Amino acid sequence: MSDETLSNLLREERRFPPPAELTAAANVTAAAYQEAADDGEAFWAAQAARLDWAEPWTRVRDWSRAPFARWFVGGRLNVAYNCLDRHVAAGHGDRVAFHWEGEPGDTRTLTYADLTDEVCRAANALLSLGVRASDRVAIYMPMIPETVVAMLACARIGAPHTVVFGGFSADALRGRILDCDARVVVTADGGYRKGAPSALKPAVDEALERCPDVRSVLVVRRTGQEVGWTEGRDVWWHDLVAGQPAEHEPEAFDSEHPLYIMYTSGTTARPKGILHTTGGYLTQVAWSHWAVFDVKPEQDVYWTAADIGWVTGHSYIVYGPLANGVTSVLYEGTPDSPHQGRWWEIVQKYGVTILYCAPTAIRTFMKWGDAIPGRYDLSSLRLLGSVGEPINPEAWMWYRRAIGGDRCPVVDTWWQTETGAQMISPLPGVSTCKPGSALRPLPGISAEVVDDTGRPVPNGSGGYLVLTEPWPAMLRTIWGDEQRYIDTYWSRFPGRYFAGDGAKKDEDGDIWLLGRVDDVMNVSGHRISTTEVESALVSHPRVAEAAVVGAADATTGQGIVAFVILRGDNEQPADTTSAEDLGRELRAHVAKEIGPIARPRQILVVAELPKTRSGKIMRRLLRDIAENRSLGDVTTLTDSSVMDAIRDRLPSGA
Ligand code: 6R9
Repeated sequence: MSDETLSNLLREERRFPPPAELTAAANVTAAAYQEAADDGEAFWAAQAARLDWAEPWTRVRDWSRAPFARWFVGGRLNVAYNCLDRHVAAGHGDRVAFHWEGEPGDTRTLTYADLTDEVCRAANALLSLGVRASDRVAIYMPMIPETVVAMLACARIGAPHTVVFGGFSADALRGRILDCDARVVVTADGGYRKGAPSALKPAVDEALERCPDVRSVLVVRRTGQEVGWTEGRDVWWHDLVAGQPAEHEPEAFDSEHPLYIMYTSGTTARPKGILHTTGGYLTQVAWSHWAVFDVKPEQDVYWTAADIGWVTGHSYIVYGPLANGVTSVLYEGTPDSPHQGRWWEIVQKYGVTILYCAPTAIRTFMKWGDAIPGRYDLSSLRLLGSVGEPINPEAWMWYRRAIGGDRCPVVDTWWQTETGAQMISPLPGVSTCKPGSALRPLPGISAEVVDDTGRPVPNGSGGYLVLTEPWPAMLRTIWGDEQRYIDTYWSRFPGRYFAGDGAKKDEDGDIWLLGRVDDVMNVSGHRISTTEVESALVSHPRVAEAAVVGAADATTGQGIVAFVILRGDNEQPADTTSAEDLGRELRAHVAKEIGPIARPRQILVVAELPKTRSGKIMRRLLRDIAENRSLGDVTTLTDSSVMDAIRDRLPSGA
């Protein structure tokens, strides 16, 4: 990205220092940055020591076969033991691990002791199905406690899991099962979504028509809906698991033993199976959860409002919070079932103190209006987090004010499936936050923004985000494809990890993420990030959410096409004239905020945008629409009807 990149985001001047009470009691102080800078290996060794190791490591990190890293070499540990048994042994068996809230309003409370028993039973059940250490298990589930149980049962016996988001299609599921050669699938009849049971088992049956090696399917009964049944292959969870003993001796695995594979879609090619291993992953996930959310296991009620099928769910619903012995909320459903205040009702009911979610959710709540959260008591909240996309300054401000009562710090955490854990983020007791900036690499992490030739850019300029040192939770490879691992991440800037994101450093050297580099548009030779134009649109009082794409344009190379969702439910423009007026107003607004070069060619008002499981807008599909093409691969879309709805709204001929 060149210096001519427009600098709208860097004009943001609001500042929010950490609240004094938080700083006074913070888990991590400013000294951590210096300690880590002085001796990175000693820093990470100290964090690894927060876990229980069956055998100590002999070496903190081994980078001699770069880019293939090993961390805590020779150490042995069991992840499930660290997430469960050790808390029970320390006398915290009665502490709630999860307040689970089903979408229809049914609830379950699982203490650490309950969860330990369940996981032991499930581990014994998997063993009875012939699963052994290193065998892969696919998990295709709704957001219910058994999903967590299944993951930890796999971890306990050393069988890497691959969780496939329940919203993905049979095709997507089949592709993943085949790629990692899973022989056992854990699923459910269905789950509740948007007020109705939504089936999962039929997609498994369809996927398995062409997965001849899958021998067992373990099925949780959640909704009670009718399911097809293959005798000899399908087993009910309640038949098999309930009858197992609640004792299981955990085996310690090598620090580099595979823990899980998480598939992440690239822009075009087949999904990449990101491999995470045991010791380094758990160390960094546990430490970052403790540092960035400042969790106090005795007091906090922590809630990552995200799907377990996204890496955020793996690291910050399951492994991080449980490794830290924290009480969490787990919610099955959608934010508007049965009403648009559901999340706030949950915060009030359980006294949630820390909330972590995605900008897409925040912008949706903005669209629904302040009155809805205003009806609930949100005073228990003390810290808010954001993840998944650049958070527009206006959405950040709204989150802080309407949800955080102007008192809670907002930590914007940048990381990826590949990084395994948070990498760039404020520390709530230390950092002065800037709306829209993830600020700096966490202690122990080294990042840089570089230009095309790999040279660090000066403050005030933009470029590509790279990570310059290996980190404990880093992916170890792409499953079954070492060459692709090297090519994708380590070849663009040799010796450094290429994240695929554009970023800027402001005058203080703080980092502002600009979205994927493939989301950079080129308009008449000017490189403009979609994030900047989207943020300008969202700063207009009528706009709740915006997605911007560059569509081929005969004169300018690319033209900016913006899809916008308006704030408030009944605010769609009534007729064509008002739609035209609004379009004109928004185009002028962007021109004023950023510059005339960024004025969108076209503004389309829509009701919903196509999103992935993590709430990332699938700009590729919008580009197809903007350029009048038939739609490409939609297997990772959460709701494919959204695309039809957008088409229906388009002015004829668009
Ligand atoms: C955790 C997660 C990774 C991509 C990443 C970037 C975007 C995530 C962000 C952010 C700006 C943040 N991203 N967090 N961009 N600010 N705080 O989202 O993993 O699904 O693999 O996506 O998400 O583009 O490269 P994953």
